[in-house]
Amino acid sequence: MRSSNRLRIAIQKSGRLSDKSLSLFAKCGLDFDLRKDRLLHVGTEFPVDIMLVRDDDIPEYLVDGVCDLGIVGENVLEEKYLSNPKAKPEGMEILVKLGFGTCRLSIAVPERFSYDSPQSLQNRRIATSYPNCLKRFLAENRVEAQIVELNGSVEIAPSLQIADAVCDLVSSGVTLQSNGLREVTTLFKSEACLVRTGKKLAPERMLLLERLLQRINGVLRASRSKYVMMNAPRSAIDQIRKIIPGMEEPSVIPLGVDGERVAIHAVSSENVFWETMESLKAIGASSILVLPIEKVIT
Ligand code: PRT
Ligand code: ZN
Repeated sequence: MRSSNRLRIAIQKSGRLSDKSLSLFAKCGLDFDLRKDRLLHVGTEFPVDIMLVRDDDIPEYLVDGVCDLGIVGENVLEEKYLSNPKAKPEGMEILVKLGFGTCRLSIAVPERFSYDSPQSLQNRRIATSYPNCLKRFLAENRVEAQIVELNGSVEIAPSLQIADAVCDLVSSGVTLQSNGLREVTTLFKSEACLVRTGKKLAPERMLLLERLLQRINGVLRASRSKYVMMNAPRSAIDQIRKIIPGMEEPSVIPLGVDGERVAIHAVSSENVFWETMESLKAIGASSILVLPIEKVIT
């Protein structure tokens, strides 16, 4: 029996989501006694333990309640529950999208393939590791095509002449490009997300989950936000408000005796680019500083 005073989260053992998941937890103040060849790793700073597993197994662990939470790409959930929507238990849901592991599931064709619309795929062979997602896309577009199911290296299928097109995950697009393929349409976008089990959580675990979510949301909000400081003419405050994206109510501190110039400190909920800083300078702001924010609780 596991203790109801601890939460258990499954994350990918080794792959694209592993380091980012651990780094998110580190920013949330969680640390683990990571031991080689162990499945379960005990949290040392916060009563949360992690299981390091293959990403494809995470939905199953959530269904069985072996873990309370999991970090997995939306693409994995889409593919799994499209094959059997009934397998997705009530209450199992995405709690928060984490902003990493971003990719898209796309159709790509060789350069010479003339593609106008999904109908161009009629009677063609399409290689994929996402047969359910592809099946749905073809049905939605009333296209009949042959699905060639592969577990990996989907991008080489056209050059091996076992497929005419591919349906695969893309992030930078380099893999497609280096295989002479061109992305023609996107089925959906995906990112890593924190998913909860559909099983009922004991009240102690619910409290831990709420604390963890507050920390995760704080880290995510902080990573998107910037702290902006500048000196500017008092008369420019309204213009500055319009220029800085997502600026919250600024603190305005008079400078000197006449208060003509003021120091402005504000949190912007979005990134502040060079162009924005140049616009601020153009209306008389000086000493403009944009600082990262580490943690936020509102
Ligand atoms: O061993 P395990 O089963 O745990 O790992 P895995 O090999 O199944 O997964 P992994 O580590 O490759 O990916 C884990 C998750 O990362 C995926 O489920 C997605 O949610 C996410 N992700 C983000 C990606 C990509 N970007 C991605 N580019 N997963 C795979 N790719 C592959 C893609 O299939 C293609 O082969 O990378 C290639 C394309 O990359 P670009 O950058 O050249 O476009
Ligand atoms: Zn996998």
